Amino acid sequence: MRPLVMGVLNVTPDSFSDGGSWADPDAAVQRGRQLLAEGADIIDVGGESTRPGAEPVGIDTELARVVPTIEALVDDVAAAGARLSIDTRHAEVAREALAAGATILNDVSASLEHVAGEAGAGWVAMHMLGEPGTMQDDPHYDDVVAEVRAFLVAAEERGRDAGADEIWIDPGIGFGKTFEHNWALLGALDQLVDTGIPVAVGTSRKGFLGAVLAEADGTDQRPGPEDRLEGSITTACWAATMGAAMIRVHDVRATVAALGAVATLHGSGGT
Ligand code: PMM
Repeated sequence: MRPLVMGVLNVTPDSFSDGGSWADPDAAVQRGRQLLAEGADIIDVGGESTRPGAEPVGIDTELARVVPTIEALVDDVAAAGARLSIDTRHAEVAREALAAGATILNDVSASLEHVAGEAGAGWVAMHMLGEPGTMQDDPHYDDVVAEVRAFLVAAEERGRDAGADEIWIDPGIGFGKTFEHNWALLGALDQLVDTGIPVAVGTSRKGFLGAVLAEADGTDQRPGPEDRLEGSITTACWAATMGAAMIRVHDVRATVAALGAVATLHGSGGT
């Protein structure tokens, strides 16, 4: 079986990866339908960019972006047998989005377990060092894999105590991590899988892929976010092979196809 594919729907003017493309609610709904048609299992709606250096947008703005989008997509998502998640750091936004029809709280702050527990929603607890505004200012770990793992194991326990019974843990690639930290975490993803807690991972279009792709093609020109497909797909397939349960991506069609091939390989007795 392939991992679940979570398709990114950023209703924001300033996300690093697709900023502005779906900021208008009508465009966002069309994009959501497209992600469903391409095979997304989950549509992840976000109304606040968490790119490095991003400024907080304010709760009202975030609510005005995500709630109408979720309401407009609920029926299509149900018809497709898929689910909606809300990508937020704010309890009020999470509550309203879950009331509007989202059933998963994608929590990049790993601090909203009570909201997920009270709503009976799934909870994705992601690791981040610091805040989006400053997280890339020289992040430091003594042992990035051990520290992120310990943080996520503790988060899962908090989630259970808060009544959440569907929990994923996510190493938070790019969130308070250097290039080396990101690759170390991806390389050791099996150590997160070994916890027995379902692992979610998001590498799609992120900056650490740009550097590797530039080296690979010998130009030393870093491709922009929308030209990092090869790295996004390769790392999604790697994560699937390591045992990840959910992959968060922008390019749903290509990822679903690639993960299908990986699942076929695993089923063929090759591993
Ligand atoms: N990355 C982004 C946003 N939300 N949520 C989870 N669980 N994991 C991630 O890696 C993650 C996330 C980065 O921003 P983008 O929406 O512009 O890709």
